[in-house]
Amino acid sequence: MATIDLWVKDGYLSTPDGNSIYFWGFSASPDGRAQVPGPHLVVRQGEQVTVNLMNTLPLEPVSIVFPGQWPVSVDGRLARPQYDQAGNLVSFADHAPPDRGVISYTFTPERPGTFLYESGTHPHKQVPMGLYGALVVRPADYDPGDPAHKTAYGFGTDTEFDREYLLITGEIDPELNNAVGEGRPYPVPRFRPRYWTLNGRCAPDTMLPDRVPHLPHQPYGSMVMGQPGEKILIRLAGAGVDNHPVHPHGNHVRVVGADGRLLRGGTDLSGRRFTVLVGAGQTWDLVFSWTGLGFTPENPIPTVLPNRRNLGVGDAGWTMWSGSPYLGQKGDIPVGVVSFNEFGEYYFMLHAHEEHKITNWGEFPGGMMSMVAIYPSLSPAVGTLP
Ligand SMILES: [Cu+2]
Repeated sequence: MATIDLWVKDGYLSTPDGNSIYFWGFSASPDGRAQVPGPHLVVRQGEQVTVNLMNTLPLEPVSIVFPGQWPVSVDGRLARPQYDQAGNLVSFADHAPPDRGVISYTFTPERPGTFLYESGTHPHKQVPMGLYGALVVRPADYDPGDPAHKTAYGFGTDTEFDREYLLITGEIDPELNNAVGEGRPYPVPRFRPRYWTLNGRCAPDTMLPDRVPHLPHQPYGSMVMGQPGEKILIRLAGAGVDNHPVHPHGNHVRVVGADGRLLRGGTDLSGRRFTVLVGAGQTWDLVFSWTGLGFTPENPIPTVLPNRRNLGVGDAGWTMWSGSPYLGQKGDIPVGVVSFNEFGEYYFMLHAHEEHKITNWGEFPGGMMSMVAIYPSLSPAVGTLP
Protein backbone atom coordinates (compact mmCIF):
# COMPACT_ATOMS: atom_id res chain seq x y z
CA MET A 1 0.00 0.00 0.00
CA ALA A 2 1.31 3.43 -0.95
CA THR A 3 0.32 6.62 0.85
CA ILE A 4 1.13 9.91 -0.84
CA ASP A 5 0.61 13.32 0.74
CA LEU A 6 0.31 16.38 -1.49
CA TRP A 7 -0.03 19.99 -0.34
CA VAL A 8 -1.40 22.65 -2.69
CA LYS A 9 0.58 25.88 -2.41
CA ASP A 10 1.55 28.88 -4.47
CA GLY A 11 4.88 30.32 -5.53
CA TYR A 12 6.80 31.94 -8.34
CA LEU A 13 8.36 30.17 -11.32
CA SER A 14 11.59 31.33 -12.94
CA THR A 15 12.19 31.52 -16.66
CA PRO A 16 15.62 31.81 -18.32
CA ASP A 17 14.86 35.32 -19.58
CA GLY A 18 14.56 36.55 -16.02
CA ASN A 19 10.79 36.45 -15.63
CA SER A 20 9.04 35.46 -12.43
CA ILE A 21 5.55 34.00 -12.76
CA TYR A 22 2.92 33.34 -10.10
CA PHE A 23 1.71 29.72 -10.07
CA TRP A 24 -0.01 27.01 -8.03
CA GLY A 25 1.65 23.67 -7.50
CA PHE A 26 1.72 20.49 -5.47
CA SER A 27 4.29 19.97 -2.76
CA ALA A 28 5.38 16.66 -1.26
CA SER A 29 5.68 17.95 2.31
CA PRO A 30 4.11 20.55 4.60
CA ASP A 31 7.36 22.51 4.69
CA GLY A 32 8.24 21.98 1.03
CA ARG A 33 7.74 24.38 -1.81
CA ALA A 34 5.07 24.20 -4.47
CA GLN A 35 6.52 22.63 -7.58
CA VAL A 36 5.75 22.24 -11.28
CA PRO A 37 5.19 19.55 -12.28
CA GLY A 38 3.92 18.03 -9.04
CA PRO A 39 5.98 15.25 -7.48
CA HIS A 40 6.42 12.21 -9.74
CA LEU A 41 4.20 9.51 -8.27
CA VAL A 42 5.72 6.06 -8.83
CA VAL A 43 3.58 3.13 -7.69
CA ARG A 44 3.08 -0.51 -8.53
CA GLN A 45 0.32 -2.28 -10.44
CA GLY A 46 -2.19 -3.89 -8.05
CA GLU A 47 -1.01 -1.85 -5.06
CA GLN A 48 -3.63 0.25 -3.27
CA VAL A 49 -2.73 3.94 -3.48
CA THR A 50 -4.06 6.64 -1.15
CA VAL A 51 -3.44 10.27 -2.05
CA ASN A 52 -4.11 12.78 0.72
CA LEU A 53 -4.60 16.32 -0.55
CA MET A 54 -4.14 19.33 1.74
CA ASN A 55 -5.22 22.64 0.24
CA THR A 56 -3.53 25.79 1.55
CA LEU A 57 -4.99 28.16 -1.07
CA PRO A 58 -7.17 30.69 0.76
CA LEU A 59 -10.02 30.96 -1.73
CA GLU A 60 -9.94 28.04 -4.21
CA PRO A 61 -11.23 24.52 -3.68
CA VAL A 62 -8.87 21.96 -5.28
CA SER A 63 -9.36 18.34 -6.29
CA ILE A 64 -7.26 15.76 -8.13
CA VAL A 65 -8.45 13.53 -10.95
CA PHE A 66 -6.50 10.46 -12.03
CA PRO A 67 -7.31 9.81 -15.71
CA GLY A 68 -6.96 6.10 -16.45
CA GLN A 69 -7.59 5.00 -12.85
CA TRP A 70 -10.96 3.55 -11.91
CA PRO A 71 -12.60 3.35 -9.50
CA VAL A 72 -11.28 6.27 -7.45
CA SER A 73 -12.97 6.39 -4.08
CA VAL A 74 -13.44 8.98 -1.35
CA ASP A 75 -14.61 7.84 2.09
CA GLY A 76 -15.36 4.37 0.75
CA ARG A 77 -17.62 5.51 -2.10
CA LEU A 78 -16.95 6.64 -5.67
CA ALA A 79 -15.49 10.12 -6.07
CA ARG A 80 -18.21 12.32 -7.50
CA PRO A 81 -18.60 15.71 -9.18
CA GLN A 82 -19.26 18.79 -7.06
CA TYR A 83 -21.71 21.58 -7.82
CA ASP A 84 -22.20 25.00 -6.33
CA GLN A 85 -25.53 26.13 -4.86
CA ALA A 86 -26.66 27.41 -8.28
CA GLY A 87 -26.06 23.96 -9.75
CA ASN A 88 -22.90 24.87 -11.69
CA LEU A 89 -20.24 22.18 -11.98
CA VAL A 90 -17.25 23.15 -9.84
CA SER A 91 -15.19 19.94 -9.65
CA PHE A 92 -15.03 16.63 -11.47
CA ALA A 93 -14.23 14.99 -8.12
CA ASP A 94 -14.67 15.70 -4.42
CA HIS A 95 -12.44 18.63 -3.52
CA ALA A 96 -10.46 19.89 -0.57
CA PRO A 97 -12.09 23.15 0.54
CA PRO A 98 -9.97 26.30 0.53
CA ASP A 99 -7.93 27.37 3.54
CA ARG A 100 -6.60 24.06 4.87
CA GLY A 101 -9.27 21.71 3.60
CA VAL A 102 -8.36 18.03 3.23
CA ILE A 103 -9.54 15.18 0.99
CA SER A 104 -8.31 11.60 0.39
CA TYR A 105 -8.53 9.55 -2.78
CA THR A 106 -7.97 5.80 -2.98
CA PHE A 107 -7.49 3.65 -6.05
CA THR A 108 -5.69 0.51 -7.15
CA PRO A 109 -3.95 0.79 -10.54
CA GLU A 110 -4.95 -2.18 -12.66
CA ARG A 111 -2.49 -1.58 -15.49
CA PRO A 112 1.12 -0.48 -15.75
CA GLY A 113 1.93 2.63 -17.77
CA THR A 114 2.34 6.39 -17.74
CA PHE A 115 -0.57 8.53 -16.57
CA LEU A 116 -1.31 12.12 -15.62
CA TYR A 117 -2.81 13.45 -12.44
CA GLU A 118 -4.19 16.97 -12.36
CA SER A 119 -6.67 19.29 -10.78
CA GLY A 120 -10.30 18.46 -11.51
CA THR A 121 -11.55 21.78 -10.13
CA HIS A 122 -11.83 24.70 -12.55
CA PRO A 123 -9.27 22.76 -14.60
CA HIS A 124 -9.25 25.36 -17.40
CA LYS A 125 -7.51 27.59 -14.84
CA GLN A 126 -5.99 25.31 -12.21
CA VAL A 127 -4.13 23.01 -14.61
CA PRO A 128 -2.37 25.81 -16.56
CA MET A 129 -1.67 27.41 -13.16
CA GLY A 130 0.49 24.34 -12.46
CA LEU A 131 -1.66 21.76 -10.66
CA TYR A 132 -0.55 18.73 -12.65
CA GLY A 133 1.95 15.88 -12.48
CA ALA A 134 2.54 12.34 -13.69
CA LEU A 135 1.80 8.92 -12.24
CA VAL A 136 4.03 6.02 -13.26
CA VAL A 137 2.61 2.56 -12.59
CA ARG A 138 5.25 -0.16 -12.53
CA PRO A 139 4.20 -3.60 -13.74
CA ALA A 140 3.47 -6.09 -10.93
CA ASP A 141 6.57 -8.11 -11.82
CA TYR A 142 8.89 -5.07 -12.03
CA ASP A 143 12.39 -5.81 -10.72
CA PRO A 144 15.08 -3.20 -11.44
CA GLY A 145 17.76 -5.74 -10.52
CA ASP A 146 16.80 -8.11 -13.35
CA PRO A 147 17.08 -6.78 -16.94
CA ALA A 148 14.24 -9.04 -18.15
CA HIS A 149 11.94 -7.63 -15.46
CA LYS A 150 13.05 -4.01 -15.67
CA THR A 151 10.27 -3.11 -18.10
CA ALA A 152 7.57 -0.52 -18.69
CA TYR A 153 4.79 -3.08 -19.22
CA GLY A 154 5.94 -6.39 -17.74
CA PHE A 155 8.06 -9.41 -18.54
CA GLY A 156 7.93 -10.46 -22.18
CA THR A 157 6.35 -7.24 -23.49
CA ASP A 158 9.52 -6.07 -25.28
CA THR A 159 9.62 -2.91 -23.14
CA GLU A 160 12.87 -3.49 -21.27
CA PHE A 161 14.87 -0.39 -20.56
CA ASP A 162 18.25 0.61 -19.15
CA ARG A 163 17.36 4.16 -18.14
CA GLU A 164 14.14 6.12 -17.99
CA TYR A 165 13.06 9.74 -18.17
CA LEU A 166 9.74 11.45 -17.63
CA LEU A 167 9.06 14.61 -19.64
CA ILE A 168 5.84 16.52 -19.03
CA THR A 169 4.83 19.24 -21.49
CA GLY A 170 3.04 22.45 -20.49
CA GLU A 171 2.39 26.03 -21.53
CA ILE A 172 2.30 29.25 -19.54
CA ASP A 173 0.60 32.54 -20.27
CA PRO A 174 2.34 34.73 -17.69
CA GLU A 175 -0.24 37.49 -17.93
CA LEU A 176 -3.06 35.16 -16.92
CA ASN A 177 -1.02 33.54 -14.15
CA ASN A 178 -0.05 36.88 -12.72
CA ALA A 179 -3.65 38.08 -12.97
CA VAL A 180 -4.63 35.22 -10.67
CA GLY A 181 -1.81 36.25 -8.32
CA GLU A 182 -3.38 39.69 -8.13
CA GLY A 183 -6.84 38.31 -7.43
CA ARG A 184 -8.20 38.95 -10.92
CA PRO A 185 -10.00 36.36 -13.11
CA TYR A 186 -8.31 33.95 -15.53
CA PRO A 187 -9.97 34.78 -18.88
CA VAL A 188 -9.49 31.59 -20.89
CA PRO A 189 -10.33 33.13 -24.31
CA ARG A 190 -7.31 35.37 -23.87
CA PHE A 191 -4.96 32.46 -23.16
CA ARG A 192 -1.82 33.08 -25.18
CA PRO A 193 1.21 31.13 -24.00
CA ARG A 194 4.60 32.85 -24.07
CA TYR A 195 6.47 29.96 -22.49
CA TRP A 196 6.42 26.26 -23.39
CA THR A 197 7.81 23.95 -20.75
CA LEU A 198 9.29 20.52 -20.26
CA ASN A 199 8.94 19.52 -16.62
CA GLY A 200 8.02 23.10 -15.81
CA ARG A 201 11.26 24.54 -17.15
CA CYS A 202 12.10 26.41 -20.36
CA ALA A 203 15.31 25.81 -22.30
CA PRO A 204 18.13 26.14 -21.48
CA ASP A 205 17.08 25.45 -17.87
CA THR A 206 15.67 22.11 -19.13
CA MET A 207 19.25 20.90 -19.49
CA LEU A 208 20.24 21.62 -15.89
CA PRO A 209 20.26 18.78 -13.36
CA ASP A 210 17.37 17.93 -11.08
CA ARG A 211 16.99 20.08 -7.98
CA VAL A 212 19.39 22.90 -8.81
CA PRO A 213 19.13 25.39 -5.94
CA HIS A 214 18.21 28.41 -8.03
CA LEU A 215 15.05 26.72 -9.41
CA PRO A 216 13.38 25.69 -6.13
CA HIS A 217 9.90 25.40 -7.70
CA GLN A 218 11.03 23.51 -10.83
CA PRO A 219 12.97 20.53 -9.47
CA TYR A 220 13.06 18.26 -12.52
CA GLY A 221 15.51 18.50 -15.41
CA SER A 222 14.80 17.10 -18.87
CA MET A 223 18.26 16.12 -20.05
CA VAL A 224 18.14 12.60 -21.51
CA MET A 225 21.45 10.79 -20.97
CA GLY A 226 22.60 7.32 -21.92
CA GLN A 227 25.21 5.16 -23.58
CA PRO A 228 25.36 3.87 -27.16
CA GLY A 229 22.99 0.98 -27.75
CA GLU A 230 21.16 1.35 -24.45
CA LYS A 231 17.38 1.28 -24.32
CA ILE A 232 16.30 4.64 -22.99
CA LEU A 233 12.66 4.80 -21.99
CA ILE A 234 11.20 8.28 -22.48
CA ARG A 235 7.79 8.79 -20.94
CA LEU A 236 6.03 11.81 -22.42
CA ALA A 237 2.92 13.32 -20.84
CA GLY A 238 0.92 16.26 -22.22
CA ALA A 239 -0.30 18.18 -19.19
CA GLY A 240 -1.19 21.42 -20.93
CA VAL A 241 -4.05 22.40 -23.18
CA ASP A 242 -2.09 22.37 -26.47
CA ASN A 243 -0.70 19.54 -28.59
CA HIS A 244 3.06 19.39 -29.13
CA PRO A 245 4.99 17.42 -31.76
CA VAL A 246 8.10 16.27 -29.90
CA HIS A 247 11.11 14.44 -31.25
CA PRO A 248 14.72 13.70 -30.50
CA HIS A 249 17.30 13.97 -33.24
CA GLY A 250 19.86 11.24 -33.89
CA ASN A 251 17.60 8.21 -34.17
CA HIS A 252 13.91 7.50 -34.43
CA VAL A 253 12.04 6.42 -31.33
CA ARG A 254 10.13 3.18 -30.97
CA VAL A 255 6.65 3.90 -29.64
CA VAL A 256 5.73 1.10 -27.23
CA GLY A 257 2.86 2.57 -25.22
CA ALA A 258 0.10 5.17 -25.55
CA ASP A 259 -2.16 6.51 -22.79
CA GLY A 260 -0.97 3.83 -20.41
CA ARG A 261 -1.63 1.01 -22.87
CA LEU A 262 0.95 -1.37 -24.27
CA LEU A 263 0.89 -1.17 -28.06
CA ARG A 264 0.33 -4.83 -28.56
CA GLY A 265 -2.96 -6.54 -29.24
CA GLY A 266 -2.10 -10.06 -30.24
CA THR A 267 0.48 -8.62 -32.61
CA ASP A 268 3.22 -6.11 -31.99
CA LEU A 269 1.76 -2.65 -32.65
CA SER A 270 4.86 -0.71 -31.65
CA GLY A 271 6.47 1.32 -34.38
CA ARG A 272 9.30 3.66 -35.16
CA ARG A 273 8.57 7.36 -35.39
CA PHE A 274 10.41 10.53 -36.17
CA THR A 275 8.01 12.75 -34.20
CA VAL A 276 5.30 12.00 -31.65
CA LEU A 277 2.36 14.36 -31.27
CA VAL A 278 1.88 14.77 -27.53
CA GLY A 279 -1.79 15.64 -27.38
CA ALA A 280 -3.32 17.46 -24.44
CA GLY A 281 -3.96 14.82 -21.80
CA GLN A 282 -2.05 12.12 -23.66
CA THR A 283 0.92 10.04 -22.64
CA TRP A 284 3.43 8.12 -24.73
CA ASP A 285 6.10 5.58 -23.86
CA LEU A 286 9.06 5.65 -26.23
CA VAL A 287 12.23 3.61 -26.37
CA PHE A 288 15.17 5.50 -27.80
CA SER A 289 18.45 3.81 -28.67
CA TRP A 290 21.37 5.66 -30.11
CA THR A 291 23.09 3.44 -32.62
CA GLY A 292 25.09 6.06 -34.51
CA LEU A 293 26.57 5.63 -37.95
CA GLY A 294 26.61 1.87 -38.07
CA PHE A 295 27.49 1.67 -34.40
CA THR A 296 27.69 -1.70 -32.72
CA PRO A 297 29.53 -2.26 -29.47
CA GLU A 298 32.18 -4.22 -31.37
CA ASN A 299 32.43 -1.98 -34.39
CA PRO A 300 33.57 1.57 -33.77
CA ILE A 301 32.70 4.03 -36.47
CA PRO A 302 35.19 3.28 -39.28
CA THR A 303 36.38 6.79 -39.94
CA VAL A 304 39.84 8.07 -40.83
CA LEU A 305 40.80 10.75 -38.36
CA PRO A 306 41.16 14.11 -40.09
CA ASN A 307 44.50 15.81 -40.07
CA ARG A 308 44.69 18.15 -37.15
CA ARG A 309 45.42 21.05 -39.50
CA ASN A 310 41.96 20.53 -40.98
CA LEU A 311 40.12 20.77 -37.68
CA GLY A 312 38.33 23.87 -36.59
CA VAL A 313 40.10 24.15 -33.27
CA GLY A 314 42.31 26.77 -31.70
CA ASP A 315 42.14 30.14 -33.38
CA ALA A 316 38.97 29.19 -35.24
CA GLY A 317 37.29 29.06 -31.86
CA TRP A 318 35.81 25.60 -32.16
CA THR A 319 36.08 23.78 -28.89
CA MET A 320 33.85 20.73 -29.15
CA TRP A 321 36.20 18.24 -30.80
CA SER A 322 37.11 15.21 -28.74
CA GLY A 323 40.09 14.29 -30.91
CA SER A 324 38.12 11.59 -32.71
CA PRO A 325 34.82 11.22 -34.53
CA TYR A 326 34.20 8.21 -32.31
CA LEU A 327 32.66 8.50 -28.87
CA GLY A 328 35.03 8.51 -25.98
CA GLN A 329 38.37 8.90 -27.72
CA LYS A 330 40.54 11.25 -25.80
CA GLY A 331 43.96 12.65 -26.45
CA ASP A 332 46.27 15.56 -25.88
CA ILE A 333 44.75 18.96 -26.43
CA PRO A 334 46.30 20.82 -29.37
CA VAL A 335 48.18 23.94 -28.40
CA GLY A 336 45.77 26.86 -28.08
CA VAL A 337 42.64 24.84 -27.31
CA VAL A 338 41.36 25.43 -23.84
CA SER A 339 38.18 23.40 -23.56
CA PHE A 340 37.46 20.04 -25.10
CA ASN A 341 34.36 17.95 -25.10
CA GLU A 342 35.65 16.55 -21.88
CA PHE A 343 33.47 13.47 -21.47
CA GLY A 344 33.54 12.56 -25.16
CA GLU A 345 29.75 12.71 -25.40
CA TYR A 346 27.48 13.37 -28.36
CA TYR A 347 24.53 15.75 -28.12
CA PHE A 348 21.25 15.68 -30.02
CA MET A 349 18.43 18.11 -29.71
CA LEU A 350 15.05 17.00 -28.35
CA HIS A 351 12.33 19.56 -28.94
CA ALA A 352 8.84 20.58 -29.99
CA HIS A 353 8.72 20.69 -33.76
CA GLU A 354 6.40 23.68 -33.83
CA GLU A 355 9.28 26.00 -33.63
CA HIS A 356 7.63 29.03 -32.08
CA LYS A 357 7.51 26.77 -29.02
CA ILE A 358 11.29 26.71 -28.71
CA THR A 359 11.37 30.35 -27.70
CA ASN A 360 11.06 32.25 -24.43
CA TRP A 361 8.61 35.09 -25.04
CA GLY A 362 9.68 35.30 -28.68
CA GLU A 363 13.41 34.77 -28.22
CA PHE A 364 15.15 31.71 -29.59
CA PRO A 365 16.50 29.43 -28.18
CA GLY A 366 14.25 28.46 -25.35
CA GLY A 367 10.98 26.79 -24.53
CA MET A 368 10.19 23.17 -25.10
CA MET A 369 13.67 22.00 -25.94
CA SER A 370 16.31 19.85 -24.33
CA MET A 371 19.14 17.55 -25.39
CA VAL A 372 19.89 13.86 -25.61
CA ALA A 373 23.49 13.24 -24.52
CA ILE A 374 25.18 9.95 -25.39
CA TYR A 375 28.22 9.18 -23.22
CA PRO A 376 30.91 6.54 -23.74
CA SER A 377 30.29 5.52 -20.15
CA LEU A 378 27.78 6.76 -17.63
CA SER A 379 26.87 5.92 -14.03
CA PRO A 380 23.89 3.57 -13.68
CA ALA A 381 22.44 6.10 -11.21
CA VAL A 382 21.71 8.49 -14.09
CA GLY A 383 18.27 8.12 -15.65
CA THR A 384 16.33 6.66 -12.73
CA LEU A 385 12.99 7.88 -11.39
CA PRO A 386 12.64 8.36 -7.62
CU1 LIG B 1 14.24 18.72 -34.77
